[in-house]
Amino acid sequence: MTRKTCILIGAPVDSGKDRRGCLMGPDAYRTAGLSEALSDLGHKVQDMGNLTPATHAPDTGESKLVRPNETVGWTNRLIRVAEDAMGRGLPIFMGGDHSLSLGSVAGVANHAATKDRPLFVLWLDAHSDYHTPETTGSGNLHGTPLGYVTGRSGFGGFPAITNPVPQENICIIGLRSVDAAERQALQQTAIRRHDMRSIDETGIAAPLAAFLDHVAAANGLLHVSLDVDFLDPMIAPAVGTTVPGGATMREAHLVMEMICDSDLMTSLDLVELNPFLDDHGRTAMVMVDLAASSLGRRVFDRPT
Ligand code: EXY
Ligand code: MN
Ligand code: MN
Ligand code: MN
Repeated sequence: MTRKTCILIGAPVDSGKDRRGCLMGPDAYRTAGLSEALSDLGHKVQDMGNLTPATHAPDTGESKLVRPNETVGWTNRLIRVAEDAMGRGLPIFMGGDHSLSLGSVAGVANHAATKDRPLFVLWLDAHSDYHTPETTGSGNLHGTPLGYVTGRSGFGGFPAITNPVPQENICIIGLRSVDAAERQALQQTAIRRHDMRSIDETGIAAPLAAFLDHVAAANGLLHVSLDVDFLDPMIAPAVGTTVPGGATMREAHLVMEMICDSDLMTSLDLVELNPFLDDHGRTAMVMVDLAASSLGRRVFDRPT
């Protein structure tokens, strides 16, 4: 694992859904010791503090979408911040809900294009987040980031996607709650999709190893987007969209340690933590442990 300059970016985005609380996420990660965990591993850590959204029109409540204008404001801000941070180190976006990834991934994709390198995205999530504002039933934009960054239509009012992430460069692991409209759309794509049933049958290492090999062969950048609800709610209860039957701590640890071994990760989202739903910071500590595992924390080094 090469030493990194980890850039902690507080993105207290709460506009991607109705339930409030993710705005407390960044400070929960700080309280859970994310910075210290990374510096203990030898990395340089810069904390940019908490962002605010770019100027946006107030939300009137008339749209079928929940707080779209605020999410547009966040997306504009996060695209710029991600482009800048990628040029300085390894950005870690401390969410905030998954609508922050409309901006983080789009900005990382713009940076990748300037380096003429392909961007790959590993989406660790119970959900595919592949809706558009036209297909969503809930109106919650945290269910749309992969729809947006792959260039699906229907995102009027949002910044135009100048560097869409190619479908074949995306791998989703942990699926167990996909809406009908998403399923119909996803089945027409080259997005790699691994639901919990396939993980139970084949294990989590094989599909992940194949995807990481693909990234390495293409000399790609790798953005990892870790949603709290990828994990089983028994170990990570502090999220508003829990789905039973999630990844165990051991499966999640294996994923993050394999990512570390690959040394391919160039940016990371930690999303959907709602400290208001947590129990003595338990979920925040789990997410910090997993982030540290992707950046070098382990019991013993693997024989090379
Ligand atoms: N697919 C459902 C919806 O669109 O409302 C649930 C989305 C949950 C999204 C969370 C961030 O992963
Ligand atoms: Mn998600
Ligand atoms: Mn989710
Ligand atoms: Mn208590």
